[in-house]
Amino acid sequence: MEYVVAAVILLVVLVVGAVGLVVPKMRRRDLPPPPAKGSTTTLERPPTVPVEEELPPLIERPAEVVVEEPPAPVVEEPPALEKPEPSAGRLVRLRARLARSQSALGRGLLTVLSRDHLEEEDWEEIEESLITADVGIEATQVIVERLRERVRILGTRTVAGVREQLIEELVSALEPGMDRSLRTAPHDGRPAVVLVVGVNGAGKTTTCGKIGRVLIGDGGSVLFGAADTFRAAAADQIQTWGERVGAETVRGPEGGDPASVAFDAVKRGIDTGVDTVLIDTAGRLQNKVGLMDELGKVKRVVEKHGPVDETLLVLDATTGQNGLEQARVFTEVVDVTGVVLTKLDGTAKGGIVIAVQRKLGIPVKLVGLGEGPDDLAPFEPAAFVEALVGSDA
Ligand SMILES: Nc1nc2c(ncn2[C@@H]2O[C@H](COP(=O)(O)OP(=O)(O)O)[C@@H](O)[C@H]2O)c(=O)[nH]1
Ligand SMILES: [Mg+2]
Repeated sequence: MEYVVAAVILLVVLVVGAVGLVVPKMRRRDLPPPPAKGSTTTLERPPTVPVEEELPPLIERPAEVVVEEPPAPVVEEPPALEKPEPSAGRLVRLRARLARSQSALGRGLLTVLSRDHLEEEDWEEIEESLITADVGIEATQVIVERLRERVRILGTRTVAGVREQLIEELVSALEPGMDRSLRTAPHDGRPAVVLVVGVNGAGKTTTCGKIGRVLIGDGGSVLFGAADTFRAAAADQIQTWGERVGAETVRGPEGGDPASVAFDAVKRGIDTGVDTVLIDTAGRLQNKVGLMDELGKVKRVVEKHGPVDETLLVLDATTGQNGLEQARVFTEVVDVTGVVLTKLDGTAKGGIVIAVQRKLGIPVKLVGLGEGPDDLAPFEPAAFVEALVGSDA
């Protein structure tokens, strides 16, 4: 027994001794690496530094990812191209957007027209409604005069009858016979060239993008020329529109020559065989001479490739009669073949369409009815007037 106890004690002593020897060694083994500075810095960093570095990202990343991811797929994943809506029937689909004009013009007129017998002051009220809707004084006088005459001659007595005749007068004031087709089809082995002009903020770039979508939606191919070199953001803006539908954008350096960008865009369009080249321009209207020089040059330089097929003047409907004066300057500089009236949504001044056409003698070909990518419609006088006056009592 004593022998066994002695053996156990000896064993314990040995174990304790061994532990006493080994543990310090292990500790020492942990310590030595630092002295060998050159190699350990690299060896030791992986376990410690990454852990420290990884911690903050875990907290920061969500914020960065949330902010940066949404724009990225739009710009960097062109395979998921958007399919624009067909252009046909858009005006009818978007007519609710004219609600404000409708309530200003339509309801006012209906109140007057619902009176049994139209007195002198009723006619004045009709005139006022039209002028308030920006139809313009001249056009209003002509329209009301003709309407009074018809009502008198035809002996129209019902509200529906007078309303019908007013609609006919408004439609005829819009000269429904005018050619409103867009010349965007390629010809003579070249793409059609469309120049988009107008003052700053009128909606040129947006309209370029929307037209591109319409053409692509209808099966064509498009190239954008970012000839607004005044701000880099302008080129980014049109390029983003292009990337969404798979259209190439030709751009130049910020502050570069707009005419040379336009020239290069048409050249590229010819080389790649697209159907239509849409050229977005700058609208700095600081003075008429500067604008003449710049726009005139863009047009001349582009025409070295062949004639410009369509020059669209973009006008903001909310600027009303004032916008018309600026518009005239453009018509003097370039041969405007069509007007695009933007921002007709949210204005009570839908009658401006009549004033624009009458003053400029140029057909309104397209109307912008919102900021959405497909909120642009071919202009149809009859559908527009119906929407303006409101089809139901
Ligand atoms: N509500 C509305 N806004 C529009 C319409 N067309 C353009 N805009 C807006 O008008 C602003 C200026 O448009 P932009 O195309 O940059 O004008 P630009 O300076 O002539 O190129 C932008 O905020 C557009 O979203 C439209 O038809 N309706
Ligand atoms: Mg622009």
